[in-house]
Amino acid sequence: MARIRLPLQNLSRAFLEVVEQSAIAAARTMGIGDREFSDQAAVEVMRKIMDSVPMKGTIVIGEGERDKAPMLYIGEKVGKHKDITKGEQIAHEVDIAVDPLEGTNLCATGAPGAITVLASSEKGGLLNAPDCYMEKIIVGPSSKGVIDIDASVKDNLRAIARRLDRDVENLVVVVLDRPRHAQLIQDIRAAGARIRLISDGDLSAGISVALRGTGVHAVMGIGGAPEGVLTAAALRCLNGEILARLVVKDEEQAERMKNMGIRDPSKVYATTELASGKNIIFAATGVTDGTLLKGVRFFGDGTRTQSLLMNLANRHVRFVDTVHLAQRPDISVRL
Ligand code: VTB
Repeated sequence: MARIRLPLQNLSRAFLEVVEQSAIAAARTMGIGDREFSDQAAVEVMRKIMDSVPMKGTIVIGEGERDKAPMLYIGEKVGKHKDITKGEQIAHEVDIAVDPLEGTNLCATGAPGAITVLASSEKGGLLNAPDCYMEKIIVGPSSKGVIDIDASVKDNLRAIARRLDRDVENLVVVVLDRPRHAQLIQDIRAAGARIRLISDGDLSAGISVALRGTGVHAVMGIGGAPEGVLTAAALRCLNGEILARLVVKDEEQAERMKNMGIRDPSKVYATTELASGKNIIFAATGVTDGTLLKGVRFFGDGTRTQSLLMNLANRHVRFVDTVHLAQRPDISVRL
């Protein structure tokens, strides 16, 4: 029986299409004030396009548990070759993590920073994190190796500042604006750093800290665990670092973690433990304008999207500006 072999670049290109199309669908719902509707728009298109991708994929991070999410649930098989049996095993058996619309509220209110996200790796290369909270500290390449999740905020900020050759006063730390972060915010202020409070979107913030010129230098605090794994996948491609620890809310979550094979819930995860894969591909498209990516622009004759497409194996970081033209022969493209 013939084995189907495809170059990995094909997957990158296909994933780009997945995040672009889901961003366009979500952006159409911008500002209508219904976060679930926006999310659903992104999920449906992401699921549909994903099924045209030549792969046998398994969702390891998605919209939730099988019984709670109708689409893109954990364990769902996706891709054009999802039904292929073992005998005709294909080259691209991949694990997939998605956040079809990171920042559903942002999209629903037209606020900056909503993105669509997909990461993939060879089997087993992305942590199957439960849908719980995660304590995180995220830095860019220059501060790799100097942070410690158990050190004081002040010590971490001093170490980051030293590596960035500046005073703590010149650092900007991104923190999710939540009551649970009152003490953290106080500690950052006491240390002298500046703060950017965000209402949602610690994933795009985490990617931003690994890119020079974005003006943000660290992300600290508690956000979603799935977002933490996706952040790690991006940081592998950008040489950044995340240290993280799952936050166990109650007995039910503790039980769930045990069932997922997490033996020590207090373990500190490094970037390479959250996203251990060798063949990581990361794709994200802006939905609303943000620090990281421009949002989708509808210009009548077509649509323009901006995406980040990264491939760990070939060390490519691509910023992709795509013009999706309407089907008319007389349309011009602006530079
Ligand atoms: C973060 C953020 C997400 O959830 O992970 C956050 O990145 C954490 O959850 O965009 P709470 O909202 O419960 O604090 C989001 O804000 C939404 O999923």
